[in-house]
Amino acid sequence: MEKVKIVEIKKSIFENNDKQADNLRGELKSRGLYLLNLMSSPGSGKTTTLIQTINLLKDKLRIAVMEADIDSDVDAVKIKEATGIQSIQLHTGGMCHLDAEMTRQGLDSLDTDGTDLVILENVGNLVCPAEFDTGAVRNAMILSVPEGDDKPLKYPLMFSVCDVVIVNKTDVMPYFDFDLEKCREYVRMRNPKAVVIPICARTGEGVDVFASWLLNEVRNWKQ
Ligand SMILES: Nc1nc2c(ncn2[C@@H]2O[C@H](COP(=O)(O)OP(=O)(O)OP(=O)(O)O)[C@@H](O)[C@H]2O)c(=O)[nH]1
Ligand SMILES: [Mg+2]
Repeated sequence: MEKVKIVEIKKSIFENNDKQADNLRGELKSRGLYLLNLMSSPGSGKTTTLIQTINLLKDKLRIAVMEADIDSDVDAVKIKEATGIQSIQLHTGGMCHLDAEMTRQGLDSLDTDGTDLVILENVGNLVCPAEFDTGAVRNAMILSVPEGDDKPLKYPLMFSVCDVVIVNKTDVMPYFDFDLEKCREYVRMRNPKAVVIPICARTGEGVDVFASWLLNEVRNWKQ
């Protein structure tokens, strides 16, 4: 038997994604359900950060996770085993992103009764996911130290659509030429409103700052 539910997402037939996304956000608002879209390059630490964040919040909020990948169920299984919360795996049929209709298919496969927060871990990619509004209330992204502090200059769209930029793997800062202040400045150039939160998902350092931001967001959304 599969350890987690695996959902094969069908390619979207809708052409107006922005409208589908706005409709989905409207429905989520009326249900009091908050959806966070988490994006990053492959391996920057999305799943590790989610495990730490969920373990800080799971006594305060009812949380579910949708893990989107081209194949495998490793991330959904990791989340379920490390946190005990509801976690499903979405297969994108080779696509490098989810749009609003594909996100809806994922949500329809979850048991969201009484759920406060659903987190979508998008496909690891710094380009395509930024081009499609998933219908999430907010977008967050992770930039990890080994990727370099210049990424906001090279991948402007991703940084401009995100409300939060988590800088992960601060433990390896001494081994890389990563200037946090420069990075903050580059993020500001793309998106002056974005909140930058340095963390080390491996040890959990700084994750409480992101968890507090998220808790506040969910509480405000439900009012
Ligand atoms: N040194 C260090 N390693 C980390 C940290 N966070 C995550 N890692 C490691 O980075 C690797 C990738 O982490 P994941 O959490 O799987 O990254 P991801 O973004 O979910 O990866 P994909 O889903 O494949 O895109 C793993 O080996 C983690 O243990 C950190 O803060 N410091
Ligand atoms: Mg992952």
